[in-house]
Amino acid sequence: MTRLIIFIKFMAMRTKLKKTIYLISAAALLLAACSTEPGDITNWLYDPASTLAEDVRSNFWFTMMLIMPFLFLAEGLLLYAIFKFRKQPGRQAATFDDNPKLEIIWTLVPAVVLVVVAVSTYELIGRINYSPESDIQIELTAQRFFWKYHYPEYGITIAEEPLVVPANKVVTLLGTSVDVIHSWWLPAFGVKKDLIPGRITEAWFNAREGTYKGQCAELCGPLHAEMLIDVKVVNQQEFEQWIKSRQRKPGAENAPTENSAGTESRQNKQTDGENL
Ligand SMILES: [Cu+2]
Repeated sequence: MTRLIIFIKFMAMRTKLKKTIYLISAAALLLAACSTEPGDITNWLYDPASTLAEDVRSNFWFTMMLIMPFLFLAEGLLLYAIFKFRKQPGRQAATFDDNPKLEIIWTLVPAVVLVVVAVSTYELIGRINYSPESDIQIELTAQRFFWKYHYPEYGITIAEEPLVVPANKVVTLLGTSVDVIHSWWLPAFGVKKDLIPGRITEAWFNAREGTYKGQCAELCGPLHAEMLIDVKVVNQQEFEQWIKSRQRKPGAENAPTENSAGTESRQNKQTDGENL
């Protein structure tokens, strides 16, 4: 009997707990939705920050505009048929089995639309993959679990700190990895590029001023979720000042170190960076 009471009490507590958990989750979701601001990872669709991201967004809406009428038409016809032709006492079923004209139309029209979507998307993929003439080149090296940026023109190397680039300039990233595959993902720029050991991949963007966030998008190990990306896009003057301040620092070439293993791997990486 006591066991039963304990069980009932436990169940009652659980129901209460469930309710509380639901409430807390709902509040957290609401808060998360409210706290989205420019520069957040989730905002690529409504607030693109680079010309490329704008193109990606336009292509998305262009595709939506072409395909949504088919969704509404098909679902509308389905609902119409369900109610109009539903089984009723005494109703005779229709006996026709095909309509070639209609079938040709509903095959050809979507096919043409698919070709249009494919052409516009392939064209966009081409623009994503091949950068226009770049104003500044940055060598990007990924390593578990941080990013290293090398500015060959200025002889500056930084790691575990925000990437600083000038606004409205074509920035080309030449990226590689020293261990496993990582992916440099910055939604606001429309950039998501895999960094592969032994290979150099290229990405580019032309962004407006602001602070942006991204993160590694390829599961790369236990601290993958902490492989965050920060990018500061500043005006030309601020950028030059930043370059000067960096060049003055004697230790600028050396990335921060936490332990000897890190230092060693970073030294290897340094050589790798030089080979880019
Ligand atoms: Cu990673």
